[in-house]
Amino acid sequence: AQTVRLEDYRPTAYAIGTVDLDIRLAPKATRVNAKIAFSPREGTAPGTALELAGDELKLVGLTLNGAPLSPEDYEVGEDTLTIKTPPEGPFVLEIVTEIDPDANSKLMGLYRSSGTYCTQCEAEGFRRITYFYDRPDVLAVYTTRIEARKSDAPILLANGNPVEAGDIEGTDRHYAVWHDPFPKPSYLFAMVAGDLACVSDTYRTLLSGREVELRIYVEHGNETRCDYAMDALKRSMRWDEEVFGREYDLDIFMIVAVSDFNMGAMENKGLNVFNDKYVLANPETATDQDYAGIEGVIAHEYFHNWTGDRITCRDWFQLCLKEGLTVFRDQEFSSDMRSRAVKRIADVRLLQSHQFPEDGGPLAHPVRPTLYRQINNFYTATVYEKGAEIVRMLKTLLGVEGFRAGMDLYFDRHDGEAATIEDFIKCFEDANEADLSQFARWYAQAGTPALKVAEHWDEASKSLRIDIEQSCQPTPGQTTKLPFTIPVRFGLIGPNGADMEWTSASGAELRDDVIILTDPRHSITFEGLSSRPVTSLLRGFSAPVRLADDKDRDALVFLARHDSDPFNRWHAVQSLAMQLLKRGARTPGALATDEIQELASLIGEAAGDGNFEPALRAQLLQLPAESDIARELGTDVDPDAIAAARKAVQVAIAGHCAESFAILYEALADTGPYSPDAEAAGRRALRLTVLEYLAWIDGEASVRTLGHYRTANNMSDRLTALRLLVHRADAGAQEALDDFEARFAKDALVMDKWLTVQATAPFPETLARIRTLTAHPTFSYANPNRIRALIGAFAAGNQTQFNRPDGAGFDFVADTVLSLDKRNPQVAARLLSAFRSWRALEPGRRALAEAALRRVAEAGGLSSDVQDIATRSLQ
Ligand code: HT7
Ligand code: ZN
Repeated sequence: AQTVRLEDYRPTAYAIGTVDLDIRLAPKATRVNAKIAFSPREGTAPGTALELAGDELKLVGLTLNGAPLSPEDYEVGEDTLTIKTPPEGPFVLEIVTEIDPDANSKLMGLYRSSGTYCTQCEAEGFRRITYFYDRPDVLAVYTTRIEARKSDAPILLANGNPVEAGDIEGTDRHYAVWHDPFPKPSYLFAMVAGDLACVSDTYRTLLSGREVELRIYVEHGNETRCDYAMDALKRSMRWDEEVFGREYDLDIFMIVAVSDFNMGAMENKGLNVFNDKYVLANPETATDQDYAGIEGVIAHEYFHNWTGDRITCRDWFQLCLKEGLTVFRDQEFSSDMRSRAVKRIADVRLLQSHQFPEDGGPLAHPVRPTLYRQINNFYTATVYEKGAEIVRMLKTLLGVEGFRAGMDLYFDRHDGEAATIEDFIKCFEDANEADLSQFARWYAQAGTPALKVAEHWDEASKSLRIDIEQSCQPTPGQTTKLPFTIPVRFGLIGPNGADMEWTSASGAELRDDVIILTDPRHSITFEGLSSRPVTSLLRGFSAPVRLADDKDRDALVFLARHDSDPFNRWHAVQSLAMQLLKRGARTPGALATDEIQELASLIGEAAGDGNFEPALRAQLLQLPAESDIARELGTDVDPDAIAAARKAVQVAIAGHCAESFAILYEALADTGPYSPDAEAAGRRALRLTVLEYLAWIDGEASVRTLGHYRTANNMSDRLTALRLLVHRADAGAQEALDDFEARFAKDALVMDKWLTVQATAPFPETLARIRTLTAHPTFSYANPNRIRALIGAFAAGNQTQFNRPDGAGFDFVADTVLSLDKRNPQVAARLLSAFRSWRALEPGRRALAEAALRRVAEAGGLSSDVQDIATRSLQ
């Protein structure tokens, strides 16, 4: 594939007014008739060639203004259709293509999932349906007619509002026509046809009182598993009206759940298509995490209606314009629905575990990249999660009202347009009379900035000077960086644990409790303090940076006990644990008992602290993950040493807190009926975290864990107990695995959990087990969820076994990538990105990982997706 560069952006020669699609469905030969109304854009020279994109299409017919085109008037390339000399003025091109949905294993374009026809057009899938200007800046009004055999596909859906439907006389076929009045780019086109069950409801908008029909389509038998998704949808619709003033705009909003889907879900206008994992839930099958995921993804896709659909992206370099902003919006929604503090911790954990390694490795790229070879590889944690952090910082800098004013202006000014990051930033500048040119560097410069902090207390003048130096490591293609604008929310905590006042501050701009860093170095002096405070910096993780403030243990313990900011309390406990774990991983046996005891005491206190909600206590109790420790070590990583150190600390904490944890475990037992709400989920999370500690000291045959499994009345309890039994090779492990399989054998989504538990078991036998499981009836290389559950979970979630010292883990994943690439390049490329931190490994493993990567890179005949990741990973 060719390199695409932001600087080369040019509008198309022609605009499209309307698109009339007539899709006649058949499993192996679907006919698509596309009638497209073109008109030259201003400045287009008469006769300028029209070049459309296509991919794996069979061209069956071509007419221009109703007359067939002769072969010398057009040219069909491998992935283009060129009309050499279109007429002057507007014209209608009618293209007939034939496609094979059954053979579409890439799951891009029009394909069949368990017999249901569905589409996935983002980013470049529409060109697999017809020849088109398949780019986000060409907006058109679509009318879609779908025709199919009634018995195969009684349900026929497309974007917009329904217009007409009926039978085709004398045949077993029927049709439906849908019209979407809102101009949209081709990537938001969708159609679905199949034999689906429908769950419906209504929503009355708050702003103008319009009634909107809501429908969720699922496979027959799954109707009872849609309640939570429907409720989340209604709450999302209300929230967007209340918080952003955004009302839904069509008469109907539909969600279709399919079982074969490359990503989580897709925001097609009025017809969202979802991976069924993010729709289906009931207490027996879904964990609390699944419920939270469903709520978040339903909201995310719904919020795209305004941030993505009504205002879309000019080009794919602007992907963060819709994705970063929409992730921010869904994070805010979940914070309002659940605990804000707990949600913030979860979001930062995700950022640090997924985005920080990306930003620190060979795949680092700016939130708005400037070049790509395969756009599918840029649906990354950087674009999504760091993109959301940038929007969050905007809000921190401008305040609640300034942020809302900027958003309102953005919606007013750009509704119906394909916009850029510059357009977005300009709205905030104009609404706030602010200069955000330095702030905009967050979009352009890759890498995680580091803040080095040193504090100087002057007892005589009772003043505190905080020196803060910012830096950012080089990233591919960017050797030097300019300083960022960094909002640092902070507090100064006095000896009594309360935030202190000061009389004056100098050295940087301060807005309320936020220091705004703009220079490479700032010395900020606070005068008029009554005594030396303990600083609490980066409260709420106010910027996506690494903070090196070298706090000593006493200061961290103090913050863990007293900080009024719950995020920084959590962070203080994590920092204490991380210091210990890093030392333990580097030098086995170097763990000092008094330090572990200190950490254990803190954790024990947090567990029983009734001032905090249980969900927050559960977070405070959790040690950094093995991958977090590896990231913090940065070089010469030995995953076995990390796992051993982490286990030693866990066991020590469990021993220290055994009595209180056992009491807490009993006290938190749920007696009432199951509820997925945040309160109940928080209690379960705390109880399960405590159970995890207790399982270490209960010995090999943990009666408590097995009992927990046997008596579970919901999936959170059942799955955690199963994982604990299997990951400790407990005597009850096989019983639980067999029981789980017997209960859920027919439910592939639930069996994914069973696969993941086994794939992430930290034992040398795991790899052989995974090979065996690839032949299990539940597994299929054709289904992305199955691949992610078994092989993706192994590569991303099993630190010791993927990184086996003999390289067998690397080889297995490399082999899988090579064979999967022929079937589904997008999923294969994502799997390969598990190698992204290979350079941080100790020399033996590093050489083996590099060899596996090279084998992939040099294999020949690769897709552009896998070739791109392999090449960049090695750079
Ligand atoms: N906007 C959606 C992205 C997406 C996607 C991209 C490439 C290939 C398949 C895909 N399925 C969905 C999802 C979202 O962020 O909302
Ligand atoms: Zn999105």
